[in-house]
Amino acid sequence: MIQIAEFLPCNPTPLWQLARQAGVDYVVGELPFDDPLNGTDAPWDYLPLLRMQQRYTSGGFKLAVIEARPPLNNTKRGRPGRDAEIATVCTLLENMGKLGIPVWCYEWMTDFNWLRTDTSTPARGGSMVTSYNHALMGQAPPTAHGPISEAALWDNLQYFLHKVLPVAEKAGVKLAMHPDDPPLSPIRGVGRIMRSVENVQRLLDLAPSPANGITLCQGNFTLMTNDLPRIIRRFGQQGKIFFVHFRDVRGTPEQFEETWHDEGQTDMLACMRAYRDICFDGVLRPDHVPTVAGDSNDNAGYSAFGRLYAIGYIRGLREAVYANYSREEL
Ligand SMILES: [Mn+2]
Repeated sequence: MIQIAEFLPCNPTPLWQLARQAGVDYVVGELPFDDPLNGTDAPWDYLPLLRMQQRYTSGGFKLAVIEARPPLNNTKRGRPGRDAEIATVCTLLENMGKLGIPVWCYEWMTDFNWLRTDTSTPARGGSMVTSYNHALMGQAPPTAHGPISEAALWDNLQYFLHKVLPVAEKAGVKLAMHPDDPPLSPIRGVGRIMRSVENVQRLLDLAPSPANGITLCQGNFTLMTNDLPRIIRRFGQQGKIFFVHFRDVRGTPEQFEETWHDEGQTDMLACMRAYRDICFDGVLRPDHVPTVAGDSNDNAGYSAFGRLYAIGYIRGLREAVYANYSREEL
């Protein structure tokens, strides 16, 4: 059965308590970059990861996913230094395996990660969401590293997977590729390949392995299709959905805004039914939420009170869809 998780910093904050109080049992973790005891260890080494896992456990959570990456830009660009970067990923995967952390969420966005042109777009009742308008990007300069083609990104991804997947398989850890956000290419001269259903299928076909799969981030996938539940079934029937980001948007890849979970363009109830029907048994997290009255927009998309609403909404959907399950199982 699907389980609900929250993305929480790797040291305790009041948000940890809010998540527990809202009924969240699983955590999506970061990497322990700021552990004062790291010494000469890196955040992907065994002891820093162990201590992070222990902190989450003490907070009442089971660590289900790590959604943070060692530096990988040389790897994505195919530059010297990539083999050292890939070695850090292998170390991370081996240690996750030892600690029983089953999923690593990564992505193939080069130079910059998720991108918005506005982080305070007015939404329901004066709340704020993030938005993207490609028309505003016409004057945006290329990135410092210069253009890179989609063909090069595919080649470099194949090189990476060839090295990493055998290690992941041996460790018992699954790689869950997050789509590009927004799903457009190029942006600022940088090609973006994880931007269509066909390309995501190409990723899966590129390296057949039980460890090669995806993060079904609904906010991106719903911009690639007009029938997201069908896409969930398509990838789910292949056994390739390892992790879910449950959120919604309104618009097109070129111009969209994020929305409250209950007012976007996607049939969220039908999506939840699709996860049930494919027997998805991993975790889902709310992903981005609106910033609501009384909360800070400093970390747009991740405000605390907005998350509470999202968790409640998701728990309600889950209870409706998994009606044959007992409350204890939920
Ligand atoms: Mn996402």
